[in-house]
Amino acid sequence: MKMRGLKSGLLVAAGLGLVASAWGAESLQDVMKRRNLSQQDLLAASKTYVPTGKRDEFLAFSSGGQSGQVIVYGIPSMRILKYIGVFTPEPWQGYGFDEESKAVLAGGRIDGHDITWGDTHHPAISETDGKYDGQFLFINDKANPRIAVIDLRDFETKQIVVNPVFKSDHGGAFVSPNTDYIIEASQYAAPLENRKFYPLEEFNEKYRGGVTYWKFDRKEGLIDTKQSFSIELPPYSQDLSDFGKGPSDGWSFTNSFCSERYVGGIEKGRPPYEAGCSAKDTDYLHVINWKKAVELFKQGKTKKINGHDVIMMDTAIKEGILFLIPEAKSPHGVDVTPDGKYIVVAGKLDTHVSVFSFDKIMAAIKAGKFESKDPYGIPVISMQETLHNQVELGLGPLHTQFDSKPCVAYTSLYVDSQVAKWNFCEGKVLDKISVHYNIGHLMTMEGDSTDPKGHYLVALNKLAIDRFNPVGPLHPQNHQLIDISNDKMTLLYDMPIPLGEPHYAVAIAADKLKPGIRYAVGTNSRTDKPSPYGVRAGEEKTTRTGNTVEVWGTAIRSHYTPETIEAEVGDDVIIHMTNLERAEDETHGFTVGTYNVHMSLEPGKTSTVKFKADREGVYPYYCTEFCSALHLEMQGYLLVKPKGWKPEANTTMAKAAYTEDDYKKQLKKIADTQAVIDSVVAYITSTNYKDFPDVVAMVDDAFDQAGKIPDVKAKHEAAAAKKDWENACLWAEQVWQYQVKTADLGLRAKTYLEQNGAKKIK
Ligand code: RUQ
Ligand code: CUA
Repeated sequence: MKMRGLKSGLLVAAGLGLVASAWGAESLQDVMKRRNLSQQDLLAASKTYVPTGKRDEFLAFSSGGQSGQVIVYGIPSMRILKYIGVFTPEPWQGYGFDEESKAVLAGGRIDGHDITWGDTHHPAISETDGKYDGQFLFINDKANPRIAVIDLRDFETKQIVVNPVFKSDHGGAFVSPNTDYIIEASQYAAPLENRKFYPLEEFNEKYRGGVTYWKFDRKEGLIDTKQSFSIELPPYSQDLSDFGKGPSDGWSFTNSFCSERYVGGIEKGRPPYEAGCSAKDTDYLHVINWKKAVELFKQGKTKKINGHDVIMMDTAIKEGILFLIPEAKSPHGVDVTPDGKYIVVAGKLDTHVSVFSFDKIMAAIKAGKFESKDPYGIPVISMQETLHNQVELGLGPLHTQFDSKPCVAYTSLYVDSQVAKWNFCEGKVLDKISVHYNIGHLMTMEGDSTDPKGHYLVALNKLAIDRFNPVGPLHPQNHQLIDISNDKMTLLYDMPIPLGEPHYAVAIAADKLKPGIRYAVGTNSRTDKPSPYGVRAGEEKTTRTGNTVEVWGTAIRSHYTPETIEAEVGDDVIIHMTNLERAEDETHGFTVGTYNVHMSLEPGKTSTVKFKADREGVYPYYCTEFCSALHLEMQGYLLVKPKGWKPEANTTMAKAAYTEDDYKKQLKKIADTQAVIDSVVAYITSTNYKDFPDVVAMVDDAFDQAGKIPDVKAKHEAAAAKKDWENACLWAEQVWQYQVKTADLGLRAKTYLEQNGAKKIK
């Protein structure tokens, strides 16, 4: 019995040993077996896996749906890189919690009200000659008709403009081939006047749709609202839009649904919207000569509505810039082909996509050949005469994107939960793949530009159902990555999106983006101008004017200047902070507890927080980014005193006891650290480090830190001479703090040089 027990014990031990060593060196086959992976899975993994330290080929900018944000992720890894605060406050970036970003959000106020969310739908990357140039990103808010401008040099939102005449939008943002205009089409018709009621009985007469052409000033990086205008359109629920390109440059296309102009009334026993809005067989594609519209606007052929220039429908008709073409009912996407020759319209309730020929449209317009007029007198061009072809793809076609291969397009099939690959020149289906589930938009790489890049397609699915671990009744969205480099499409990856329903996304070759890593010291990042509140080291100050305490402070590893801010109850407190760092990724945060303020101070940035110190008390402020070994010590106190408070006489600061021995230990520590610094400096200066701007920045920062040492050294030596061991120890400690920061930067610079092939020069 005893024997057996011992023997089986040994066997178990041996067995465990075997398993353990197998774990130590698992083969690919072992892993496949253990995780139940197929060859197919492995292939997909190897196409999407981005090894540590490597980067993605493409960057996707996805609408964040109801979050009002933009989501940035890499393709093919599908790793999320950033959420950009756009229409909604975003605390990490201080967006909506510092004054500079509050000013951006304030641009999106409507009727004097803050709107702290957005229903983002369509992001657009700026283009030059119809190709993505990677400079700016635009996105619309459907619920509160607005457009935002994001600068891709720092991925920050710079501007929000409110549509002056619409009450909702959908067909934006899309850019003209040189980004001189951004289109925004309304969605649900309403009176163009603001704060004006008309009964639904007057829908046909008083309710209107429209398109706005926002003028973009590339030099300023801002929309110029004064140079922007709209065109009044019938109340047809204008939907998606696209600009022409190449031969069709100068024209824009906007489709519509519910051209029945039905207004529902289920509560009054009337058939609901969905019945009345899909009764007819066709809706209208709006064809607009926007270049000519710009001229009309410049000639003043507009009417001011809410202070905004609107080209009225009669003018548009008379001047011959507005036409309609019937399109299969309840269409959704309208997408111009990369060559600019065709316009692809997908009809949700039709199994076909319709490919319209721009040449044929122009021929009809030139010949003045119209089949009828709509109730508002807009000329209607024949559908049959302008169609290039109609292709049966499947149920619920929505949106189309293009391949790098000529004539190849991809269309989402919402009802079928599929993507169809097809040839729009010849009108034939090439391949189909199932997605999970109910795809809305789809996106190929630079797939709505004149120069699509192929490789990958992302299906933006509306439902995830069973694809991910359950997290309650509200499911994440599912973006699926599909390989389109071969004849047959293959599904590679499911990516949960946990931040709202992204309608559309755009993806750009990563090497076209050149974001900065630091600002010039003292920059207001939201205006890209020097902040009047930026200060350099040594210029920090705190002032009191009346009831306002104003601080011009700085942040650098690992302290703020100042470390105490004193106010009285009822004071207005304004704190400006400048991050003096130059090193990459050395961001500091700043918050004052319970005052609902926060800033993110990337290297060089100046931000401001403002609040009323309305409660007596002691409020710690601290750095919210783990920036250095002494990050937790990056702190201070806002002291809010009762009005007229005076300190009692003879109070001294709390202190600890220090001895000469403590001071000697400090000196030893300083000497040891100096040896490390010296060796690092010797290494760096022996290389061509000046060829590496990132290293030069780190070296500059390091010298900044080291440069503070002599001053502080004099202080500890003077204190030691007076046998004031407390001050001697604390100032010596401060010398060591500067040394640590110097060494930290130096070591980072050294690692960088080693990893980036620096050469020995001495
Ligand atoms: S939407 S799923 Cu573009 Cu707003 Cu089509
Ligand atoms: Cu600065 Cu943490």
